[in-house]
Amino acid sequence: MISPITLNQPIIAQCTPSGSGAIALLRLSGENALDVANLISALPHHKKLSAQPTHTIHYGHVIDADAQQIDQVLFLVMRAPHTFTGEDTVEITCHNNPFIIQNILHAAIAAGARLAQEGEFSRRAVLNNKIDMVQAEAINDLIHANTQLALKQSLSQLEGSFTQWINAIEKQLIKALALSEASFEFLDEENMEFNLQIKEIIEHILHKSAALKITFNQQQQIRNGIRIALIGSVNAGKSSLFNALLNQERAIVTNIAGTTRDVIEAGLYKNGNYWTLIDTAGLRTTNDIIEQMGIERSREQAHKADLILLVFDGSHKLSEAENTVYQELLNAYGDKIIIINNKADLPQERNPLILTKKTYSTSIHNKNSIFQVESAIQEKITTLFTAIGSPFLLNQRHFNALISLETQLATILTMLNETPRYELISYHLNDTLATLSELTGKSISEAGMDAVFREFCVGK
Ligand SMILES: Nc1nc2c(ncn2[C@@H]2O[C@H](COP(=O)(O)OP(=O)(O)OP(=O)(O)O)[C@@H](O)[C@H]2O)c(=O)[nH]1
Ligand SMILES: [Mg+2]
Repeated sequence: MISPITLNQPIIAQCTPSGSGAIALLRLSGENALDVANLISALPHHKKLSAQPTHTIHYGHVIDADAQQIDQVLFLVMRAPHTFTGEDTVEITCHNNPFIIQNILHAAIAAGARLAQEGEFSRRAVLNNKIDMVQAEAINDLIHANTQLALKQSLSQLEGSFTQWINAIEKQLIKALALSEASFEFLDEENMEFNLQIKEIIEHILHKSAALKITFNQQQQIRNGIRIALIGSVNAGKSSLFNALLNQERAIVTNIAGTTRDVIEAGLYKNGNYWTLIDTAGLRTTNDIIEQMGIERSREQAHKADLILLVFDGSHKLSEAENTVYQELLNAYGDKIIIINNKADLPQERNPLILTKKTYSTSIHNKNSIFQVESAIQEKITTLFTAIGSPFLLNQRHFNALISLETQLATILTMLNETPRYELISYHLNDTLATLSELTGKSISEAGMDAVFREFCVGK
């Protein structure tokens, strides 16, 4: 936790990642940021940064306490309130050298600033009502988004779409509260049926919350990348296809059935999405204990995957046992399966079960067939994820808050019986409103804030 004494002290941090690159950006923010900036800057014609208009850029040098030049830089002066943090801010663009950056930080600290903690710029932005908690979290998501879709959704979050959702629910809860309070003014005989109206509102909110919660798991997947498992009989060519999609010889390929014994994962970027490919042990009945364990893992992977490439060898007649396994997989995971008829370069056997479904014919020796599998995967990803229907990302904190919201509302529903005690209902409705404000951070506790911002990087 940040001590109250240092709460308003100007803070400084490097915002760009450390490492290679020509220039780096340091941000200095706080009530007295311009005083600190004056002490560490030397501008042509003895100009002072504090005397410059807001949102202007100035060429100059950063200097240390002995007026020694540290680096030639650009200073961007931005005055409150029109800054990210809502405080006076000076951004310094310097050369990206770790010694230069260290020296600038030291000079700023000597002049009265301190190093920013994780997420402290965003935290100040929240405290100064520049953004709400949900938007602050969206900034973090934006930085860490692994896929194009996740990026789009955190951007929309930044524009406040989840906040709007919460605000709409809040309005309805306030209406329910108003109805509950109004009931005190009426006599029992007037029978205004306040309980029925409140019940309707609460059921509506529960419905909306449930719909939103369903999207959570799928959203987590988008965020972490899409898991694509290659599943099928031994020798079908799973590892060959895995290598072809990766464009590298990652998994061992031989003509010995049961070559792959354990799960192998490898990631790649494709069309703005992060794919995690998972090669698995071929499914067959075996007495080999290691192979059995591998097959058990294949089944787990099939379950966990967002997409399954169900691979079979088209040049070989599927046995009774193989047919049963493929049918089981199709029954359990039909929606996320793409069927691959591999070894299409060899003379083909008739496999009636599979032939009734849409299959993609591939051959490891034919690059074009691999491209077709890639576009089939892409198409499937699009249909799976556009079905999510939520324009914004939820994180674990939002999800937990939705659960407490639902629990609280369910309790209120049980109170809306024949003889409702409206003073109790009002009390619980107020509690529920408090849960909602926790979400946007309007009433979030200091500890709650700490927990959220600890996840951030220092420059944000
Ligand atoms: N003709 C032909 N042979 C293929 C094709 N794909 C794979 N093979 C061969 O089939 C054999 C088995 O391939 P793998 O990729 O190891 O098969 P797998 O499904 O990973 O097998 P397990 O790991 O044992 O489950 C190898 O000899 C490959 O060269 C293909 O499209 N055409
Ligand atoms: Mg294999």
